[in-house]
Amino acid sequence: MTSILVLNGPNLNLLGTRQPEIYGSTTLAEIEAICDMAGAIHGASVTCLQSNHEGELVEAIHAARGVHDAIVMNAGAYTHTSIAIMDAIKSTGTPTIELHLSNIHAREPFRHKSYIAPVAVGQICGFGADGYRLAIEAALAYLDQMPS
Ligand code: CA2
Repeated sequence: MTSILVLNGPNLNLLGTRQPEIYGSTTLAEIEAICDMAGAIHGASVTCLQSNHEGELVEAIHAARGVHDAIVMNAGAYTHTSIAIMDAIKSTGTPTIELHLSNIHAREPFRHKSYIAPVAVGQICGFGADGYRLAIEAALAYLDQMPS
C-alpha cells in the first residue's frame, strides 16, 4: 500500500483558532481527517505529524526513508529559513510536495523565498485547507508515473 507522510511545522497546531482571514477556519485535526480521507479514496495510507521543533521535523524526514513513499510538507515559517530541512529532504531523497495554505508569493517578500522549493517535486499554495487534498493527489499521481 502506498504510504504518504504529512508533515506540518511550527504554529500549525493553532489552525482554526487565530488569523482565519489568512489561514482559514479549518483546524489541524480537521485537516488531518481530510488527508486520511484523500488517501483512503485512492487506497493509500496517510500518517500525519505536527511539530514546532525544527530538529523533530528533520528526524521525521530521516525516519520516512523506506517507510513512506512520499512526503507532503507544510514547513510553516521554517520554509523561509531552514537549510536543515532542505538538506534532510535532499539527502534522504523521499519525493516531497511543498504545501502552504496561503499564497506565499502574494504575501510579504520574506515569504517569497522557500528553501524547500528547490528540493521538492513541486509546490502547492493558496488553496487553503483544500491544498492538502490537492497535495496528496499530486503525490500519488507523481508516484504513479515514476518508473518502478
Ligand atoms: O501558508 C502557509 O501554510 C504557511 O506555511 C503558514 C506559516 C507561514 O509562516 C508561512 O509563511 C506560510 C505560518 C503558520 C502559522 O499558523 C497559524 C495558524 C493559526 C494562527 C496563527 C498561526
